[in-house]
Amino acid sequence: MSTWQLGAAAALFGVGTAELLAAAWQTGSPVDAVGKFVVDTGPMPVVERTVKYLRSADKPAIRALAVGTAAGAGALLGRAERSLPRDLAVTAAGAAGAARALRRPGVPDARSGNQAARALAATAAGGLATLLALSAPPRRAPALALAGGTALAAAFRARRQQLSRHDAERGADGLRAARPLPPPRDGAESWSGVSPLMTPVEDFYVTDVAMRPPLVDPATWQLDITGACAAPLQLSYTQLLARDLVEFDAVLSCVHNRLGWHRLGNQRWTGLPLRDLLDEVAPHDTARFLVTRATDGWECTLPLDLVRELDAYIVVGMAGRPLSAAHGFPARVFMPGIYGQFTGAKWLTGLRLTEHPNQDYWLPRGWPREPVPVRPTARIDTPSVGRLPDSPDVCAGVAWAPPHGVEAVEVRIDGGPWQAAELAGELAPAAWRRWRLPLALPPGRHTVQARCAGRDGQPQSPVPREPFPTGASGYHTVTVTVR
Ligand SMILES: Nc1nc2c(c(=O)[nH]1)N[C@H]1C(S)=C(S)[C@@H](COP(=O)(O)O)O[C@H]1N2
Ligand SMILES: [Mo]
Repeated sequence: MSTWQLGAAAALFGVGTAELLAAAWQTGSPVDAVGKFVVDTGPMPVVERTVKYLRSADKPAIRALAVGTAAGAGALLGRAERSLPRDLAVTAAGAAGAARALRRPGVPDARSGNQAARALAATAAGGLATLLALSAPPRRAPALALAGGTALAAAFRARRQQLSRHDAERGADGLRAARPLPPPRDGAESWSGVSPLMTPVEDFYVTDVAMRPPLVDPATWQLDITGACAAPLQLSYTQLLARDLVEFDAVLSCVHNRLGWHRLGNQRWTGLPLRDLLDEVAPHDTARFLVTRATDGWECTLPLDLVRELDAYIVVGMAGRPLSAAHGFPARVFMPGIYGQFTGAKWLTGLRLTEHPNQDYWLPRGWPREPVPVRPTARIDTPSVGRLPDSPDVCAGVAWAPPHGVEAVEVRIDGGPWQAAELAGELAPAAWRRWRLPLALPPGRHTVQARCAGRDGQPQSPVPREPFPTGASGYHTVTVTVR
């Protein structure tokens, strides 16, 4: 006789075993592989709601779902009458599913010879561990569950350490730009309650469809520029860094950034202007697109006209250091003024010139084919929502309208007249600009709204829109109650 508790515990024990072995052998994670399958195949409304409600807890939640599903299947198995052939069949099916997920594109470290073999061995060991645990006496269930949970925690910890080691090693030497910019200052250094001018890298939002960032080895990494061009080019990491690198200041925003959200950041980037590189490879007259491809196979296409019109870069650094793995080490493509999911691939490995449109990652989910420009937007950093003991004496925030720049920011209280806010200095048109306005709110409930106008004459749209398909719009509105 078995019990559902023993079944669930056995499954947890098996998953923990597989995960711990995979981490120790530095190969692909079976749990993350299943998670990646969920990310890639999740229906559009589910994905949008996950982004909206779970925010940056999305990956841990997907991981928990994968582990929970295994435990649930184990519980069902444990509840039914025991039979070895059935236990074998269900366990083998679970392991085969994980193994299949490991072999899908986009799973780091599990697709080439040796590593694939180790990943499959770890998964098979997990299946075997589940089977053995299933024949344990039911009173062993708590101990098995504890062992499984501990193994999982240890595996995830080992992965996190591997990631920080990778970042520490890659980031050890600074990056030298051929023409460095002066230190970033906008004159608002003494303003309180407002976002820092530069978003610290550790606070800079991370968004991608990878369960964890691929850890790319710069010694073997290579950027291939291929396709419809006269002089295809290959660059090693060292060769790329030896080019004339420039620095530029710009905001990077996710198209999922909602009013008041922090799914964007302002930073100083180091990169190679893409225009120069294109001149070098001499695209054929018929070439119309530049497909940017990541090591995990993720693709995003930029129309060549746009690359020539706007500034676009192969970015290798952020805040004066090489990119962290999460932000795309060793290189990414970034075109300021275009939302993140249309701006280019992190973990760049290929640039392909094509005559025909490409089937990009986001296309099947209904996102537009054309790169979507970032909407001019103002965010109120202070006051923030809630009850305030005293009337706040200032309203302040940031506004962005890349690549042309912020012309003006206005604030209105309780639907009254729009008042012009004071603007801090402009680092670059593509960067964000800090703003503030003195406030004097009488006791009671008030709404504070802000809007921004772009220098190209484009005002911030007052129409409330969801992020899908062209970015959120409307005015950021903060409601405060002054006692
Ligand atoms: N390879 C790859 N590049 C990618 C993505 C991805 O999923 N895979 N996501 C894009 C999206 S949606 C955004 S918003 C930005 C986020 O960059 P960040 O994580 O450095 O902030 O990267 C873009 N580049
Ligand atoms: Mo994004």
